[in-house]
Amino acid sequence: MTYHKRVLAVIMGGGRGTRLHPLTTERCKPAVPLAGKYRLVDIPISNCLNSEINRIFLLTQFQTASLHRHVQGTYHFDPFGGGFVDILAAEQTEKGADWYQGTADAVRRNLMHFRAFPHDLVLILSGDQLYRMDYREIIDQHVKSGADVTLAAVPFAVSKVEGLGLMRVNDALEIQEFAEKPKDPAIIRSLALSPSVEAQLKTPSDEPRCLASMGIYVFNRSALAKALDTTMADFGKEIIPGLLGKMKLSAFVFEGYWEDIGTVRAFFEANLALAQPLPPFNFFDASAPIYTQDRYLPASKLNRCEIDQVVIGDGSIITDSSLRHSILGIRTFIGDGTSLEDVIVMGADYYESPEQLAKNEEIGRPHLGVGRNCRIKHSIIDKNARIGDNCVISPEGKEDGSYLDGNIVIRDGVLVVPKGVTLASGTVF
Ligand code: ADQ
Ligand code: ADP
Repeated sequence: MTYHKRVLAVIMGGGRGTRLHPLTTERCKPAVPLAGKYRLVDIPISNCLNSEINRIFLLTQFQTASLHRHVQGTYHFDPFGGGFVDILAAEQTEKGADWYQGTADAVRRNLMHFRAFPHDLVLILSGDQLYRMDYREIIDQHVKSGADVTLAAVPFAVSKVEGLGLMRVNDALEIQEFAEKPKDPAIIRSLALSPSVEAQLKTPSDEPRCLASMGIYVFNRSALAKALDTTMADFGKEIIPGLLGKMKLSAFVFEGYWEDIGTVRAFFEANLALAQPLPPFNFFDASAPIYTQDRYLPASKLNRCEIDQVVIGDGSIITDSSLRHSILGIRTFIGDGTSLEDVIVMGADYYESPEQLAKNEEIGRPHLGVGRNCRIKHSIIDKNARIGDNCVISPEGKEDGSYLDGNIVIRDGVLVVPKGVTLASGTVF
């Protein structure tokens, strides 16, 4: 099978992204930095490229310059291979500045762009998940089974399926029933795997399990056109349940690590998990690398530090600090005597010149990065933030909300210092 020529990939780059605010206040979801040096969108794009799929559309609500720069600066294709990553933003569609109404609406409004490229299959992917998958496996199963649509699905214990689409399958993995994010425990239990399907799985479980949709779909080209020939806005809520009984829907079971990182809490935890001794997601797997922009930054420099379970991005300088269970992004500066615990510092987009540093001193503005003698816990410091000396910040004992004129936001119990914010020396929060 020639995947390059037969498959188009469509990455859903995010709706309004409100669950990731304030990380998505100024940038679109695909551009959110991940794991010190990547961006969210690098995950599905790398999975595609490692699966011989090189024609990729990225649907997003607004086209920030940063996403463009990142995609353009990272994904170069040889002119004979026909590969591309094309960003299709909502504002560019015929309906003017309208937002896409939902995932299906976003795909429908871009069908005309897909038609221009020969293909038999469309692979629809989410842009906010951390996992490594060889899409050739789901495609092969899809073709072999003769399904019109195949949904990737993860077996999850019934206590962990909140907020996910659930399906009931027969022994041949054909979908018999689909419920989008059911809340009623009786419905969830009724969708639990039968003993014969359970017996087909590689990993054992003490608790009954359901098959949860990963929001990843393989559609036959004609099935997609037919499915979208309606006014339905969403795949999970409407399209998939509406196709039951009309088309052949199958499940592809995925038993690897998979994390949806669409909320601040999930984003925080999935990132910090990478700092564990043996992380659940392996960025070191050379057989299926995750690609990102090559920035030609110098290797990081550390002076007299105490460090445990920390991931450090290139081009950073850290002095006399104590760092625990944290992720530091590219170009991070940390001053003497500072301690960080459970912190994601996204780093900076640029270095300050000697003139800028002198100017900072003159006007009493902190330099980019984290100053001296700070204590920071359980926080995300977005890019280009300036945290002065002697700052103590932690979300402990505080409610979710916006504080200090929006310079500190607590979301899902995680403290966030938004992009470009300055916290004056001596800030205690
Ligand atoms: P959700 O992720 O909650 O559930 P949805 O909000 O439709 O569903 O988002 C799916 C993906 O599309 C996400 O990556 C999202 O960012 C993106 N997206 C949403 N609206 C978009 C828009 N208007 N334009 C572009 N992109 C958009 C889905 C399924 C569930 C399944 C979970 C697994 O509906 O059945 O269990 O994914 O995460
Ligand atoms: P984000 O990660 O928030 O999406 P962007 O990608 O929009 O950020 O910004 C990154 C780019 O902006 C970098 O290429 C960097 O060169 C440039 N940049 C941003 N601010 C400055 C600045 N003050 N001085 C120099 N370059 C800057």
